[in-house]
Amino acid sequence: MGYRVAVVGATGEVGRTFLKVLEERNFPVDDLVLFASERSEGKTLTFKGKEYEVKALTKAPSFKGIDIALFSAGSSTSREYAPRFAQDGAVVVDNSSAWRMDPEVPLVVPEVNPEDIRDFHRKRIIANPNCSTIQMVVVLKPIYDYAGVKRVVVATYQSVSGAGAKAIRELEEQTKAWCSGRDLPEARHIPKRIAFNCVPHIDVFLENDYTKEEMKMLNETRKIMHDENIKVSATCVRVPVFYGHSEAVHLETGRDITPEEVREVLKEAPGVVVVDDPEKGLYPLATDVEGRDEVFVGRIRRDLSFNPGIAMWVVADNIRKGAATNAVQIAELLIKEGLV
Ligand code: 25A
Ligand code: L14
Repeated sequence: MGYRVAVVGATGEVGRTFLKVLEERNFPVDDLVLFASERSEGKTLTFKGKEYEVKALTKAPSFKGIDIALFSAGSSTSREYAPRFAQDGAVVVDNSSAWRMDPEVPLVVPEVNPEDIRDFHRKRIIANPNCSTIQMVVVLKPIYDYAGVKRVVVATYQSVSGAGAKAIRELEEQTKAWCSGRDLPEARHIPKRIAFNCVPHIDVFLENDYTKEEMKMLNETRKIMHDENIKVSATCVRVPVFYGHSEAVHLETGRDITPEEVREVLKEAPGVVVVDDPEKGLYPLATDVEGRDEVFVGRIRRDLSFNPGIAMWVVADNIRKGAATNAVQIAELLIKEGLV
């Protein structure tokens, strides 16, 4: 038996990837309904060789009959429409930041806290964490279970695809202008020029002078790991990369643990691939992980400032494991647990 699946924000970067991932994993789709804004009404997208027309979300009279709704159309759309899908009987897996910190909404990374999924009944919404948080906790959890983790200092190198399809085009256009000696078009979707630059500003600035993206890495990590004492200090930086987020992660562990032990623990961990052979010049790169569903880790070494501590380099495809793949894994878990 299959399910009636809706994709909201289907024409976006994450939306299109939802379709690819559902197809690749042979998700039991009986029927597919695609929604986006009115701008995209009437466009078609292909799933398993068949064309589906995109509907305007605002014009849908009801959402009855949908079993699972995968959302990636921004926070304001999720805030307004996720409860309506839920009321009409669907379970919503939401990719925006709108519901993540709601105590009635589970925030799930299947490799880390699959058991939390059971607690979705009150709102019938399950939140997909922030992309940078997902890839970090997939690597953190096995180390946490083995040796404890007290503190994390992380700097991210985030690709433009995190800011959506428009930001991808912005990097392309600025780069082309620079290469042909023209004046660069003004920055619109990333706060400053991104071509040949690094911009330490993702999402909005908050009162403590951290950005909201940086505070997500603290608050979401605590919720996913069920540990309000874990400390996380992040600097989130946009870099001129199209796909794939990279992170320099420095941990203070609960007890002494050698880099060799960390490699052994991570080699056994679900969803993790260790690429770590400095002598051969092997470490994960954003350009190598594009299109992959796992989280890649390398440069594993002792941290020289935390004692005991470990430093490492963590890379994943932000549109796949950071968004679409994680959400589809949540939907698979719902089925496996008999919750839909
Ligand atoms: O509001 P936020 O939370 O700040 O989010 C802002 C943006 O960040 C992206 C996403 O952009 C979002 O709009 N984003 C959010 N969370 C993300 C995450 N976890 C994330 N990116 C990565 N990881 P996006 O452009 O990728 O996706 C936008 C999708 O949302 C639809 N949408 C917007 N407002 C809507 C709505 N749907 C329903 N109701 C609304 N009110 C949006 O639909 C899109 O599907 P659209 O019709 O506006 O589509 C935009 C046009 O863009 C073109 N296009 C998109 N991707 C590609 C593309 N063309 C070519 N190649 C592509 N890869 C389409 O042609 C479409 O017409
Ligand atoms: O999911 O990179 O909270 O601009 C919103 C900002 C995803 C990344 C989220 C970005 C993020 C996005």
